[in-house]
Amino acid sequence: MPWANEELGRQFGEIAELLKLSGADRFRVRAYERARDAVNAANVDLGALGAAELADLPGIGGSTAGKIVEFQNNGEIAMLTELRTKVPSGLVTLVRVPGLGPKTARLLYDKLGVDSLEALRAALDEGHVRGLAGLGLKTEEKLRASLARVDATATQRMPLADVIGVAEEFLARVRALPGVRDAVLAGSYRRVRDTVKDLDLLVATDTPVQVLEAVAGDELVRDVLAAGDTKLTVRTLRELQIDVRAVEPASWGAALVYFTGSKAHNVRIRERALRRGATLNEYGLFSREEGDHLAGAGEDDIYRALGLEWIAPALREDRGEVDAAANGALPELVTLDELRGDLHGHSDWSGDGKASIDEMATAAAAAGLDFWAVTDHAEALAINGLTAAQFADRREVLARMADEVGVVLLDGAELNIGLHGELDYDDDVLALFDFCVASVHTALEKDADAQTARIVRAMRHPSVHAIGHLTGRKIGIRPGFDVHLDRILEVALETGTALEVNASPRRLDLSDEMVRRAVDAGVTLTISSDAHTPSEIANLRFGVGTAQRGWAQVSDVLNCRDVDGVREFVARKRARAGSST
Ligand code: DGT
Ligand code: CA
Ligand code: CA
Ligand code: ZN
Repeated sequence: MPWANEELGRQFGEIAELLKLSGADRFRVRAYERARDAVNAANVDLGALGAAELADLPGIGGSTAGKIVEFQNNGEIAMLTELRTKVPSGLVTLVRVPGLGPKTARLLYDKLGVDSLEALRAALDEGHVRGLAGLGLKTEEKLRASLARVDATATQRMPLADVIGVAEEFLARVRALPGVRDAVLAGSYRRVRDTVKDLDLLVATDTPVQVLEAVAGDELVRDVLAAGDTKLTVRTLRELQIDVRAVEPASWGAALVYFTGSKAHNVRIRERALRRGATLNEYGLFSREEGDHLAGAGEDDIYRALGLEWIAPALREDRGEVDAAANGALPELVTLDELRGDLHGHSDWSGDGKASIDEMATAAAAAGLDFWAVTDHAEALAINGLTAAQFADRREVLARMADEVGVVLLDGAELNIGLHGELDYDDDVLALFDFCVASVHTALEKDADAQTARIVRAMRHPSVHAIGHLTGRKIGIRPGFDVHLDRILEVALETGTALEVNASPRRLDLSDEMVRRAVDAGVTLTISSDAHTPSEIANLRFGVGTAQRGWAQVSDVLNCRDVDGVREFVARKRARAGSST
């Protein structure tokens, strides 16, 4: 998605949220939600169109077009700037608590002066909440449970999903500047962490002063926080801080290693250098006695000079990778190129899919994939799931399309795991699908025992081939629910069910640490985009990064097999389930 569209979608969405909090009527809120949806669905760069062209686009009227022009001129819609000053920040904090809507937040704020998570906790403890109009003991219990699940750190670190657009746009602009030989986003972004504190942009150049001056002058930059001859710290429009460093080409590799980190990894390899009579810093690897420059231009030279194999950035967390690299025991990490298909994606057959099967399949083929599973939502998802009859119709369409698209289409579904592990359709209907993902979409507030039990039961079903987004987290929005992961891994192994690494940067679920445990347990993974638009298929790279952070190898990942391998996996599960009942 063009960077401006993504940012506009976010700004219209934020306007709708803030309007809700300020008690605006729902028609007004809905208008901005529609503007958000129209912007997200637009397939042209909204940053580049004039008001008249904008107003011709579907779903965008004159008033929305005017706001887009404001954004083009000032980087922010004026109404948003104003709302931000009017709506108390305490209210914004409150609605981050899962299950606490704008109405209740307003009530708590107005009647009890609750304006922070601590204040909410105190009000609950002192029994003030249950006294409020319409709020009973049950609400109080629910809020207390939700409050315990709020990730207090989520507000300080930015979700990867919120920075990708600006990060990639900024990088592209810097790469295009005269005098820039290379530019890379290092730091936690390169290691594909699911949140970042800031971005660290390295620029290889012989003319640092001119290049940094040009970077500071870019229109994405809001404030220059610090500027020197080789360093620059700026803040961009999304309050995102970027540390920029100009590096001489001879030190490029050393700087890449240093600023990619992590800090713990750096400490580990510097110790290794010291033991070998050398010093490692951001300028290179030097022998301590003669001061000779041993390596520095390339990352792999540095690792080689330290007696190590090159270590992929996603592994650089001091979780055993340095010893493994010294012993030739690094995992054969899964890579994007190794993915042959995508086993979770949506079409416009269910309400939330934004593109036709044909458009999605074409995008999958363009991404180099051999197969694509159309896993539209199943019927228990009341808002947009397909009935069994609709799936039967879709099956005929898929059969007719089989020779026309560039990928093998798998007839799939995303089933809903009910409160007790029940699934949407009868067994004979479920048996017709090529591939089913089953996911929890409801009752996210249940405890680990309940969640584990329902997921385990779903895994025991012969037609459940993978569990989608295991914990339901949405990074920066809500934490995942707890599960007993050991139990889930045990049953996944026993039943031959795969666990998904959902590649949507908002989810990344399994998380890296859960991937590591799954890999250690020998459980098969899928890396799936969960794409609702053609462009979201490209999110697979974030799933690959997360899987790499969990040390996943090609052999661990189901969609690194060819389509026959996937069909075999499905058949084996069906056979196994049949023999055990
Ligand atoms: P974050 O918190 O998401 O920004 O994570 P990083 O890893 O991007 O951390 P950041 O931005 O503070 O620093 C970028 C890299 O610079 C870090 O991964 C390693 C390196 N670095 C920063 N401070 C130190 C330090 O005190 N010692 C060493 N050895 N390396 C450092
Ligand atoms: Ca950073
Ligand atoms: Ca930094
Ligand atoms: Zn999905």
